[in-house]
Amino acid sequence: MTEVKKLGDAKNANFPVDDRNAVYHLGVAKGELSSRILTVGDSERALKLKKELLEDVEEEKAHRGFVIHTGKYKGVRVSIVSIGMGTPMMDFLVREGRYVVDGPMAIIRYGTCGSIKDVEVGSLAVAESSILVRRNPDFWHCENNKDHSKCSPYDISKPVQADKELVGLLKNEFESSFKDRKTVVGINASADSFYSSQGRIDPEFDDNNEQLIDTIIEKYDNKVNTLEMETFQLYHLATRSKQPIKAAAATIILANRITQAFLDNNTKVKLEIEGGRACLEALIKINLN
Ligand code: R1P
Repeated sequence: MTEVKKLGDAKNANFPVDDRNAVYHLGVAKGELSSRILTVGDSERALKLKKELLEDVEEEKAHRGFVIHTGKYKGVRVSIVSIGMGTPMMDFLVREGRYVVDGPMAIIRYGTCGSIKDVEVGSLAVAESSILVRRNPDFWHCENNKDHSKCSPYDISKPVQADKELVGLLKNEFESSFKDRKTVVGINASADSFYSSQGRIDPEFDDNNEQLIDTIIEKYDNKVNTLEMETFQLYHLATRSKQPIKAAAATIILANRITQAFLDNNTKVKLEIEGGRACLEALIKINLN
């Protein structure tokens, strides 16, 4: 992995950049990131996608856990960016990416997730919208924390929408690429942790999350398909960006939280590549004019 040139002294505490205007965390300057971005959590997934699917690859950029592979897919310049895990990493990508790209952008996330529906592992999901599930630490200071209507251990947000056109493209690409697998389309929930805020039971901690999955299911009439950790922040920032950002997300259903099934590694790798290809097809088809 190539480290980017060491960043120079940062100017501007409000939005730090160095003397070549490279942003503080992604470590890239204008021109070093495409306006069409495929983002994944795992750096190994990004590397596989670059090797299998990109041509005319430019110098790899890596800084503070972000790895950027830019190259051409079917002649169109795209960047595949691995960000690690969680909403803060997505926040860095969208804000700093926005700063170094001029004009409209498209961002697709391709991740893995758990499902809380009756869907087989190895199915695919496209998120039309996403909610956010946050642990509320004040709950543990509430006087009457038995009554969850007054003081809840987890806050569940309202949904934010993906870009409809990009969701349509992703849905078509996934349905045609995976004829023998199911693609579910619906609501995603991004959680602020892998464990407690996704309802995983950990006997070592006081998490008060035994009811959480049922609460999520009931609040949205059994329409939440998937649980992961980044999509909400992508959709939220894309819809609040002053310049256009078209955003959508797809995931491999790796785990079923109801049946406890977990997908085998070989199938996962196959789905990473084929799903990555489907995402890139959608990414180059979306109109950014
Ligand atoms: C947790 O294992 C991680 O996997 C999922 C979650 O959102 C979280 O980032 O996505 P990725 O496979 O893209 O990392």
